[in-house]
Amino acid sequence: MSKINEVKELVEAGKSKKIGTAVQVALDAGSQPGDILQAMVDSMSVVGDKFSAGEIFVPEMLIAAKAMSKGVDVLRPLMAGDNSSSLGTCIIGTVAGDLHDIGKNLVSMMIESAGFTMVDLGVDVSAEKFVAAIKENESVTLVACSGLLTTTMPALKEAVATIKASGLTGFKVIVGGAPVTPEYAAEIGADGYAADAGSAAVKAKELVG
Ligand code: B1M
Repeated sequence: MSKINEVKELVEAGKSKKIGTAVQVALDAGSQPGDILQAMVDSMSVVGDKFSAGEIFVPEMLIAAKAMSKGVDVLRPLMAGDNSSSLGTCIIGTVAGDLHDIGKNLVSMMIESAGFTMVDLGVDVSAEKFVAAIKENESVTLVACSGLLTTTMPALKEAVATIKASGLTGFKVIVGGAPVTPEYAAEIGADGYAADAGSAAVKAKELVG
């Protein structure tokens, strides 16, 4: 089995203790960090499909997520770009009622590598908490809201509406997450949308630059 496939299988099986070493072995064998990351993202899709099919349940999804996070920890220093230029501060969080953070963490990592200073509010972030963070931090140029559940899309809408109604200025709002479409992002008044972590970084630069 190729080293990268081993990483894939360990994520699917939720083997947190073994994943760090497996990622390092894949790197040492010449795999690119981006390819290893994509393999882990693919694993999470498999996990999601198994959940949909009733083959696994929430605990299994959770341990797979933990394994992926451990794998990402090994890749993080290698994915960070040249952030010597400062594009300001980006406030990021997963919206209220939503506990998914892997995608948000990847988006955060990529936006940081594009030259932003990140303030990560974590998961289950209320609209008011986003606004408070914009007030508390200096040079906020971007607010990034992630939502992974169809049931939390209204929370995404509320976050954007509350941020826009706050009267605070000087920043753009970008939204994304699996159920979010460019049409929905436009409909709720977001300034930008991105489908994945890489394009979120590109869009972030475009919005602020
Ligand atoms: Co849940 N979950 N989950 N889950 N989970 C999904 C999302 C689901 C699709 C699984 C399925 O049914 N196939 C489904 C949602 C269905 C829907 O709404 N349409 C689902 C469900 C139903 C649930 C629960 C309701 C299950 C239950 O309790 N019965 C529950 C909800 C809890 C809550 O949030 N309130 C729940 C819980 C969980 C766990 C806690 C167990 C765990 C999350 C752990 C964690 O994140 N720390 C979990 C997991 C792991 C998943 C799956 C399997 C994997 C998610 C993931 O990390 N993907 C997921 C199935 C799937 O995604 N196929 C699933 C990998 C990640 C890299 O991709 O997060 O999509 P993603 O992020 C991408 C893009 O979306 C985008 O870029 C990222 C990187 O490229 N992106 C942005 C994300 N945010 C962005 C922001 C941007 C721009 C782009 O700009 C700001």
